[in-house]
Amino acid sequence: MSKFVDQVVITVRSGDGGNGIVAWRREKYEPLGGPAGGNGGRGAHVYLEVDPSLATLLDFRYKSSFVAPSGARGGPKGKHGQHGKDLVIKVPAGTTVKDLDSGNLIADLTEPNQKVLVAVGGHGGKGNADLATATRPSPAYCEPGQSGIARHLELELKILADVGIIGMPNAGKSTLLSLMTSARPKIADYPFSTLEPNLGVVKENDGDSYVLADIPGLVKGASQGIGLGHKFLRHIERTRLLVHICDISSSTLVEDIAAVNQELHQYSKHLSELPQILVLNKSDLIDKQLSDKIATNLKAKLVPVASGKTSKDVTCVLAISCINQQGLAHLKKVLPILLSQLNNQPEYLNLQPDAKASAHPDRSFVVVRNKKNLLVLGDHIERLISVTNLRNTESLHHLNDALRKLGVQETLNKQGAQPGDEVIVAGIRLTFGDELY
Ligand SMILES: Nc1nc2c(ncn2[C@@H]2O[C@H](COP(=O)(O)OP(=O)(O)OP(=O)(O)O)[C@@H](O)[C@H]2O)c(=O)[nH]1
Ligand SMILES: [Mg+2]
Repeated sequence: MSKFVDQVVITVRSGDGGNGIVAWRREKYEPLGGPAGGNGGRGAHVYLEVDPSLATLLDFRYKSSFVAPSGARGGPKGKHGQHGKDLVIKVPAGTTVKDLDSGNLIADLTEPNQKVLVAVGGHGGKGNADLATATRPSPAYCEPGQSGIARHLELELKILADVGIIGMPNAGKSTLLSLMTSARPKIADYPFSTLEPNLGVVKENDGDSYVLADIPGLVKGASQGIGLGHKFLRHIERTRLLVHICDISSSTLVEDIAAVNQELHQYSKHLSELPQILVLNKSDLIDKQLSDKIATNLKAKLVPVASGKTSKDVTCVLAISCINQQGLAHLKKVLPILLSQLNNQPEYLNLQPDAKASAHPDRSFVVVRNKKNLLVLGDHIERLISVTNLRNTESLHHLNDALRKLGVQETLNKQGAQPGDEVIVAGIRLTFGDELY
C-alpha cells in the first residue's frame, strides 16, 4: 500500500458547554440566601496546527474522528465549571482544509505552527446566579450548556517545493533528484518506477537551500487518466520553476516535450505558465556534436508548443548526462540563479480561505413542509434550541428574539403558517404566533 497519503476526510467535534446549576447561598444567618449556581465551562475548541516534522497525512488513515472534551458543570457558591481542554490536531505544512458540508475552503496551512480554529466549543450554560435580574432576583432555573458542533473536513496535502521535475516516464527525473539531493527515490529502467512524489533538498555552499520535487511520469492523455494520470501535478502547482527533463536520444523528442506541455496545459493554465527550463538528459547516448545541435535547434524552434508557450518562456535549454554526471554542475549553478531572479513567490493559487467559512456554524436555515407541519432546520437553529429552557418564559423570549433576528418567524409567515399552527423547530414542537412558544 502506498505510504504517501495526501487526501483524507476527518470528523471533528467541539466539546459541549457544561451545564449551569441552581444553588443558593447558605450563610450562617441567612438560611435561604440569593442564587449562587455557577456557570458551566466552555466546551473545548478544535484547532488544526502545522507540525513541520510531519510529511504526510498518513496518521489520519488510522484515526479520523476527533472529539473534544466538554466543559465542566458549574458549582455551588457561584463557582464556574472549568473549560474543556482545547484539542489541537497536528497536520503537515501544505495542508488545505475544506468543509465538506458547505464546500468552503477553511484554511490553507503553509507556515510552521500556523493554527486555525475549525470548531468552536459550546458555551457553558448560565447558573442561576448569573441569570438573576432586577425583576427576577432569585431564578430557580439554569441553562444547559450549548452543544458542540461537528464538522466534516477534507484535508489535502500539497507538497511545498521550489522546483518541480516533470517529464515522460523513464526520462531520468528520479536519477536527477538522487544526484542533486540526498533523496533516494526508486530508479529503474522501466516507465512508472516512481509511483508517488519524492522530495529532496539542495543545499548550497552559502547555506541557502531549495526543495526539488520529483513526480511520476506524464504521458500523452494523462489528463484522461492514461499512465498514472495527472493527479500528481497538483503537487507541483505551488512550485516556482519547472525542470522539464526528456530523453535526448528519443526518436520522438519534440513530440514528447509537446505532449508533456499539453498535459500541463490541460491540468491548469497556471502550471502551463510557470517558468520552465528544458533539460535534455542521456546525452551520453548520442554523439556530442549531435546533442549540441539538438539543443541549439530546440532553443530556436521547439516552441510554440501545444500549450501556447513562446520561446522566451523557455528560459533555458541544456544537455546533460546523469550517468556521466555531465552538465550537472552547470544545472546546479543555473537553478539557484533562476530562482533568485524569478520574482514569483510560491503560488498559493486561489486558495484564499473563504471569509464566510469560519469555525462558527452556518447561520442559515431552511423551512420545509412535511405532511402536517412546517419544519425549521439548520445548525444554528439547533444550537439556539439546545440552550433554551423551554419551560421558562424568559428563556423562550430570548429564543424568539434570536429567531426573529434570523428571520425565522417572517419566513414561516410567508410559507403560510397561521397563528396556532404547530411548527417544528429543530425537532421541537412549538406553536406559531407573534411569539413561538
Ligand atoms: N544512459 C543514460 N541512462 C540514464 C541517464 N539518466 C537516467 N538513466 C536511466 O534511465 C532509467 C530511468 O531513470 P529514472 O530516474 O528512474 O527515470 P524517471 O524519469 O524517474 O522515470 P519514472 O519514475 O518511471 O517516470 C534508469 O535506468 C536510469 O539509470 C543518463 O543520463 N544516461
Ligand atoms: Mg522516477
